[in-house]
Amino acid sequence: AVDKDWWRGAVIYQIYPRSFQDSNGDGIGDLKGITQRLPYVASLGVDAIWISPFFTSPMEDFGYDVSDYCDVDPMFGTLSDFDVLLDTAHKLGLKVMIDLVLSHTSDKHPWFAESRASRDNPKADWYVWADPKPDGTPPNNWLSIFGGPAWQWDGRREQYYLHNFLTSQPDLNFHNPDVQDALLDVVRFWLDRGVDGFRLDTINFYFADKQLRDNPPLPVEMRDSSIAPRVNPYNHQHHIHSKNQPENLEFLRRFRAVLDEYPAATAVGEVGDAQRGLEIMGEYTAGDDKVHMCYSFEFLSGHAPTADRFSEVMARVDEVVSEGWACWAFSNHDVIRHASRWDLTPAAQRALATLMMCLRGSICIYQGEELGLPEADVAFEDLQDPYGIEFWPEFKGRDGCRTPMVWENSNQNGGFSEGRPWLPVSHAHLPLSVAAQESNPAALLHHYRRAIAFRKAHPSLVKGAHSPMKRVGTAVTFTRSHDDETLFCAVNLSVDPCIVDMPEGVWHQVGQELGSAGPGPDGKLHLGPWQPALLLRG
Ligand code: ISL
Ligand code: CA
Repeated sequence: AVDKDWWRGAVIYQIYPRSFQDSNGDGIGDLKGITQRLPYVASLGVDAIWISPFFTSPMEDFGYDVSDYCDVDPMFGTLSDFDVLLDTAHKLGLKVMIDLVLSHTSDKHPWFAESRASRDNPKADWYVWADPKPDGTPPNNWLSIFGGPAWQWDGRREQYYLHNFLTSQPDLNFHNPDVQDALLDVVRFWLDRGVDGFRLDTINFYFADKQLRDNPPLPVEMRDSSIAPRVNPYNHQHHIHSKNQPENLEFLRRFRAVLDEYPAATAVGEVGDAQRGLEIMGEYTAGDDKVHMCYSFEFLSGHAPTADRFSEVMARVDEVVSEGWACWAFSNHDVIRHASRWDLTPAAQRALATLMMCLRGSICIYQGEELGLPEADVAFEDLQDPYGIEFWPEFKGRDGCRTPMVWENSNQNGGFSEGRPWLPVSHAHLPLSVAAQESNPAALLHHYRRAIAFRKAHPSLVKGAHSPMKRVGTAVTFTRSHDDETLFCAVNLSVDPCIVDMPEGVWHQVGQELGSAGPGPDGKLHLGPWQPALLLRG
């Protein structure tokens, strides 16, 4: 029988296809390369892969600008290469999730070409078009995340079009039911091909206010002072009208109805919202009739991963996501790799991996995270990301987390490519290659495997309930329970030791392979630097 709940508590491995494995020496990773490396991915013990976009694209945003949703970009291969990938993954017991960028298309998409041709063609209303103000300026004050106004002038229609991201990423008009239908056909196309689910890019940006009202300024006390002033204008606006509109819930219900026609399809939505990320996650995942899970940016930001931070975030989750399902990530292709962002020692990386595998929710890990890769230093001359090129040097963009995966340390390109990689392989990464870690029992890679295996061996961790997360000194503590299994988890998130009382009742120590502490002679748990204690009731 199919397990239609497989996604609940699953561990999902994110693959950034340009940088995973190049199979033909052009310096760019591709689908055949991914297929070659799937046995490695399966060896981690994960349940699924999520592949960042590989669809036809002019690659201005490296695939997040799609010009044909139903084909593979020649750079990455062909549809039949995808079929082979899918089949190979399934034989290895891996589910495959693909990344749908429905909020906007590329300006090279035929839909946009048609839409911009005139004001009265059949697709005239497929994008968000608006007249200028009488003085010729954009219709409102909305800003693009990648800099400048969110409006681009089009000389032919003599109107502006909306783009929340690059000017080459026009936003689709979700208020138009034909647009929704066309996108749901895309969803069906891939489900019919056999994919197991989707990661939905910028799920909270699908709809913009029909009346195009101005966004108010963000109240000063809500502003993030760590963001450099020049990158700031966007972050000083409160985006209440340009995204997350109430109509989205109705579209997500339509989307879910399509998924439910298939036996075990799932979806995880990406919610980018600095103020209300968790609330939106709660709204979109409650009720089993919208998306299954969402992830927002709580642990993808600069906030240090302290016991305070974890317990605050989890308390908020208990308030606003209790009827939904979260998905957690510490790294992805948009943010500084967490080893560097949080300046972690190897011991700290191990403790955080252990904690992550004990959390209620599903988990995304990003290629290279299991190797402990630090953010790569990419010189301005080598920069590819338009976001980084725009805001250098205050913000260096996203290339430092997108450099190629390192498989071997025996050659310059780390086994990624025989050609010149599209982004240079980081020399600092070579000693951390997969091959180097496979032969070193103390390496982080083995810890990730053990932590994932520990999760899989305990149903309470995969889908169980949890008690509120408590902060005890520098540690967090909580229990997970499912049927008659109850697990107590304590993790010290500091280099200072920390003492935690034993929970009431009879417990025995588990997780020794993860460095778990047991009770000391005084009956208390003495946690060393970054040490967990894992106990099973009974
Ligand atoms: O809106 C945000 C924060 O308030 C952003 O974090 C936003 O959610 C994020 O940049 C969206 O990223 C995704 O869509 C982009 C693409 O460039 C990214 O790679 C992708 O992950 C546009 O498609
Ligand atoms: Ca290639």
